[in-house]
Amino acid sequence: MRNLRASLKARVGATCVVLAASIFSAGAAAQHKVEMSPGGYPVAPTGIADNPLPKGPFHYRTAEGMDIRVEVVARDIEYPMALTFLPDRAMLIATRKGELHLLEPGAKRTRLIPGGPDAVFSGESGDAGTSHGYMDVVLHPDFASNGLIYIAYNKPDGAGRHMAVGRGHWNGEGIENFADVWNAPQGAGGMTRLAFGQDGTLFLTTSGPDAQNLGTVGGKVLRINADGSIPDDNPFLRNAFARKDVYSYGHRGALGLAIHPQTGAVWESENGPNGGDEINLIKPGTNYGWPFVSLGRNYPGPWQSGGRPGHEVFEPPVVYWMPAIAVSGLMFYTGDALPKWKGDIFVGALRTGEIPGTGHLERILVNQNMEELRRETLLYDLHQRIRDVKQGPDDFIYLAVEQKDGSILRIVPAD
Ligand SMILES: [Ca+2]
Repeated sequence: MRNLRASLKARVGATCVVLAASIFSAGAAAQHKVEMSPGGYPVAPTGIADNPLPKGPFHYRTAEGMDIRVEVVARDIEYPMALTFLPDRAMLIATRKGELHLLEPGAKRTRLIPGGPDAVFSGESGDAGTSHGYMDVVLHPDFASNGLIYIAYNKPDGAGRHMAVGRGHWNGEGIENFADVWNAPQGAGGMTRLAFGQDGTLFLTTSGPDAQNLGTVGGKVLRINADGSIPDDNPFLRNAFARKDVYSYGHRGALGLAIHPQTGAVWESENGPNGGDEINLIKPGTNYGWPFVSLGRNYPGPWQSGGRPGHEVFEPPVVYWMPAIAVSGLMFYTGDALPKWKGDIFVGALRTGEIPGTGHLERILVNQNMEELRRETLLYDLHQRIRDVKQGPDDFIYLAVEQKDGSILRIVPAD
């Protein structure tokens, strides 16, 4: 017995040594020193980046038992950021170079549309601290009668640039009489999306610092009237320190904004750092917590909010990602062409887990209370940055692939 005990003790001891050694080596591995940029960001590997999009079409089986075909509708569009449809089913595409393209139904190539504002962009898309020329394009809800097209863009202002929103009249060939309705202070604004609410007011998102400061534009969802004036029921009209266009605050940077087609509610998709990407249901006057709380890690490794979820006094996200997928364009699918996906949330992804070349599309099935039930990763093998997602007038799903050799994809049912 004594010998058995001694032998057991020796074995347990040896196991502990092995365990300690493996824990030590895991600890050592976790302390990998990776190359850091001058701005303090880990330099990402590019081993699977820059994959040219194959000719297509691409066939997929999907989780809900619905087979789909993904077609390349148009190519040779440098960095498309946003797309929308005119009543005649032609597609308008805004690019980070500050160009507006038109794609006629059935056409294989786009043509440039004159009359949009001068815009500036900087850096390589996907790197930290870049800015984009045109960021969104939307139609006025009464476009059929007033022909108004809205563009969100970065406007050159002598010393630098700032975010601006303007509108012009569509004359069938181009835009006329473009004029701004909203301007950020110099240098401010970041990335933005636009969406008209069901009451005709215009929502816009901003990124940048000062998300908790009601007196600045950074990190907010803003709400203005179509002519740029302030709606008389905005939530902070009686706050002396607040900008009157603030609708909600505590956001890091929303690259997606959508009005729910049935409820009219405002939803946004928001980028965390590495992790902490969110989809939020936007309520007036509400604080969404950035930078105090985030479910993600900051780029060099530590938790953004000290590891504490801590949303007790802040509005929590409805959906979140850890690690980040760099959530972008946001859409609720309401069509009949892809029946298994009716009611689902779709969101574009630019990069998964901080690795370039891992953009894709995500589908989230929610119940009637908008609570998440299932989540599916789509088109991951194409390795493309999906910047915008829109339901077409034909009920198919259209995607803006934001690459230098950018393209428009269309998801249809498989034959
Ligand atoms: Ca949040």
